[in-house]
Amino acid sequence: MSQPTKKVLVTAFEPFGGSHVNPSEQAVQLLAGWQIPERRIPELEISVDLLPVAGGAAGLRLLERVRREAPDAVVCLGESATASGITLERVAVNLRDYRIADNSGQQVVDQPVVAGGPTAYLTTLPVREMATAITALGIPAELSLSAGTFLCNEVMYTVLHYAATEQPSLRAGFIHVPQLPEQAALGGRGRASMDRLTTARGIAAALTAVAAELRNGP
Ligand code: PCA
Repeated sequence: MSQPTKKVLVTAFEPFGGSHVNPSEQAVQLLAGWQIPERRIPELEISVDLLPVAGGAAGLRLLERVRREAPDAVVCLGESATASGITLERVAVNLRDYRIADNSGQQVVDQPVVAGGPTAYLTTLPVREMATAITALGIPAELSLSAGTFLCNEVMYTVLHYAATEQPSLRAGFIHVPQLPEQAALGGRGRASMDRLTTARGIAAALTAVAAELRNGP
């Protein structure tokens, strides 16, 4: 008997901080284009979106899409210059404290994501199983306790707050991906990197674990 289809929304970010590329955008393009075998998860309908690196606007766009599509899970992706593997975020904090200006030129300091909201939310994605699925392909993955205080944390907190207050069945979380080799090459010695195909395969493997959770979930 075939499984009922579940919907997953996967988002990436546009380039930021003076870079012309964002590895999350490239990974999502590969996922959307069916170029990788690991993406063939029959019971999962995957849709993708690209978010602006702009405070407030990124979360608004994401929630508008979530309200319209009513996915079962949201997996947001972004770039981290310090990630050495695919990094599954466990915690989103209610803090915006940008270390650089966003793409609209604003640099927010010491502000909450949601005024009066809880201090933090834990991811509702099965991050341990996702990490296991990624490493089973021979691709490095790790769990992380902080998505930072820039746009990646902001959208993670925003979607988890939406889920907590409006759609408790929604699973959501964030994955940081390493820079592309061409970005790391500019960053100097000791910078980790991952090519876009490897990153996309790792994300597809992570989505397999999300699909299993949705299948077996409450
Ligand atoms: N990474 C940034 C924002 C956009 C992105 O891809 C972050 O880690 O917050």
